Amino acid sequence: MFKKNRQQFFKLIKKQPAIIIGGMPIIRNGDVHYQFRQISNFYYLTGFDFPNAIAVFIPGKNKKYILFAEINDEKKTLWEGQSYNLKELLQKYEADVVYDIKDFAEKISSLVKNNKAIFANLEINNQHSEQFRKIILKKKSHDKKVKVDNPIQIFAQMRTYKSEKEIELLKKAIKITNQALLKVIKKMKAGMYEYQLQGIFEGKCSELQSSRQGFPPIIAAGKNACTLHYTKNQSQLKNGDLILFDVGAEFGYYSADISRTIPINGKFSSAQATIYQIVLDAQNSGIKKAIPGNTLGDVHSAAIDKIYQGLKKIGIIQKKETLIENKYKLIAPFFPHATSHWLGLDVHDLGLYSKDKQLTKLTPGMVITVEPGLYFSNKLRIPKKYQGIGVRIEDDILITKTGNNNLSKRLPRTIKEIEKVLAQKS
Ligand SMILES: [Mn+2]
Repeated sequence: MFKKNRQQFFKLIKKQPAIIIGGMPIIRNGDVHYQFRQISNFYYLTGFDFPNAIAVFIPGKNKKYILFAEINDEKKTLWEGQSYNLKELLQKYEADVVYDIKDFAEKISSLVKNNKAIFANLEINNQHSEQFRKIILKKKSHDKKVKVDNPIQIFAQMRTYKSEKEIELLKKAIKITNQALLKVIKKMKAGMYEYQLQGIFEGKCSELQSSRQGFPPIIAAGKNACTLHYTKNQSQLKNGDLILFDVGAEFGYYSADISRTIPINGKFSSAQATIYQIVLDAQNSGIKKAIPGNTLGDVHSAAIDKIYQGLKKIGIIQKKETLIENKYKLIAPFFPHATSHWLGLDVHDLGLYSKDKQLTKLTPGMVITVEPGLYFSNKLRIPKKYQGIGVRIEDDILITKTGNNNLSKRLPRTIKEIEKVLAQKS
């Protein structure tokens, strides 16, 4: 998969060499580092899962993929584990040449000499991008025409389309998330804390061989659900409230992203059911539009339309509008985010939302989320019975030749299904 990605990358960079800098260890506190996760674009081209590396791509007749990495330092291996010698690196990562990262500054000038333009992902801002900036500045003083382009559009174009192998990894991440979330739903009860559910969720994900989360789990009981990216997870679950889960296990670097909103005591109140059904209708309507030839804009419009209709029906919106833009303005205080994003290596995956002012047409092999929501914070001037209710329902949708495949459909989604699962719990 990485080899294929490199082949395509070589085509897209044409004659410009590309310097792709990997991630560095980041200090958490004292001498403790955060768990390392490679920069997604770097991983996409190399599969290389260690910090302190740079990949250089020299196009042309004698095209070369050069990997600069830390080479077997026995002291480091003793303290931090695995590292490779030169031969192992060459074999395992299929580079044409491997150099010690310490020699990067010395080697790079001659590697990219006589090039008027190069690609480099300098936006990642670590010690290597800093160092490279200095090298380029120096080079500029000799040869004023050297230009550094950001390769982000090339990565976006490539990562919008998923290969079969990538889809396999996503499916696995989604399956793990489904199973772990189902376990949480069956275990939860009033009086527990959100972080306890987080523990159950993450524990089950690990047990199912997901070694890390794609993003910090959002487990938001009651009015916490009205905070879109709530990750404190410190509140106690109250009987009668809803709880919103927005979670995604990572598997082989690919992340799921699934949201469910569940009544803590097993039964939706009538106000909760009303709001839930509006969001569910919006989601179903959006999923129907997630088919080849349509755009994410079509998916979003379908969801907006249903939310508008629903809010109008229950009197939260009174004004009649026909244009979708105007409908969106009316519902935006309650539904302030997009309906969809790409899904892949990053939970909000890098992808091409538009090109030359044309929205990207959905094509088989793309994976998106469809996740409308409604959030009624206590500050909004709406009937009291709706205040504090936050609902989001999110599924992961693979675009196929004939339409789409909801990869997370195994998790209960309708009011009836959810209440049934909750009624079965021990
Ligand atoms: Mn999402």
